[in-house]
Amino acid sequence: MKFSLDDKTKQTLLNAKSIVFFTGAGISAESGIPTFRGKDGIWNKLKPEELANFNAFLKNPKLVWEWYQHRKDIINNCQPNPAHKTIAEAQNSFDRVTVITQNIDNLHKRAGSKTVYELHGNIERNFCIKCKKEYGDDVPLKEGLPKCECGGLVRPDVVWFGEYLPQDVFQASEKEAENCDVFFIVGTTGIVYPAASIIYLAKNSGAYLIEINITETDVTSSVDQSFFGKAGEVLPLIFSEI
Ligand code: BJW
Ligand code: ZN
Repeated sequence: MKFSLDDKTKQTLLNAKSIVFFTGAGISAESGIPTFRGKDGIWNKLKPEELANFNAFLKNPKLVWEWYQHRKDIINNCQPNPAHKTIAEAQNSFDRVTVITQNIDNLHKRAGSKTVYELHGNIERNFCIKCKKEYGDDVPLKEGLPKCECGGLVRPDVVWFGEYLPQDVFQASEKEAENCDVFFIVGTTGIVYPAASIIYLAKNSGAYLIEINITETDVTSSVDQSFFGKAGEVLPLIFSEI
């Protein structure tokens, strides 16, 4: 792949103290985890509104659980790719490195990133919709469904449409976006809110925005620098130059 870092981007990165990586499903695509939208997206086959919302879960918990179990199986057999690893390694070169991810796959932490804000939850956690008791993967099954000891249905600890993002995580993410020097946007459409609002907060706070995606997105016209290519190829190339 032909690649070069322009002087402005290079100097900005060399002078940067605090860096944020805002990531989406595309960063895990090269690990073998299907994205949501686009050509190979899981949502070409399954409608999001039928699965990723609370009413759908109440109506058909078995179907929603099948979907999450299927994704869990995929994730458990995947490894962090060079993009996750490059981000984790950046911790050795900058004063402050923060990952703000919309992904629920845990791959940033598995790659070694220490400060990871998970805006949409984590597939490894579950909780009871009745008493809020938290569970890991050890949820007892009753009639084929994960049920709490109180009898309530247990659901994945992820954020579905129409649900609030975890406020402490969101606020901490906003603070990092406001105070960083460089803000990377990696493998996301940038269409899902309020997560995407963090991109514009970083921009309005003066951060230098760098996007990495295989295609143009809603965000492209707002960034300082775009790299069109796979995250697992582009990120290592960028950081090998600085
Ligand atoms: C590569 C690559 C490679 C591929 N290298 N790149 C109208 C306007 C504004 C907002 C709304 C609205 N109508 C409704 C809303 C609100 C709604 C929303 O944003 N909807 C929009 C879609 C229109 N938001 C919500 O409901 C949120 N909550 C909320 O607003 O609360 C307030 C409220 C409360 C009560 C009542 C009413 C309001 C919650 C949003 C939760 C989103 N949840 C999901 C599921 C999480 C759990 C799970 O995983 O199962 O989060 S949806 C899904 O989308 C998931 C993702 O994190 C999120 C973003 O997806 P992402 O990362 O962009 O992935 P893709 O697949 O779409 O794109 C992949 C990208 O990678 C592409 O760009 C590729 O090109 C690229 N790529 N391979 C680099 N190798
Ligand atoms: Zn319970």
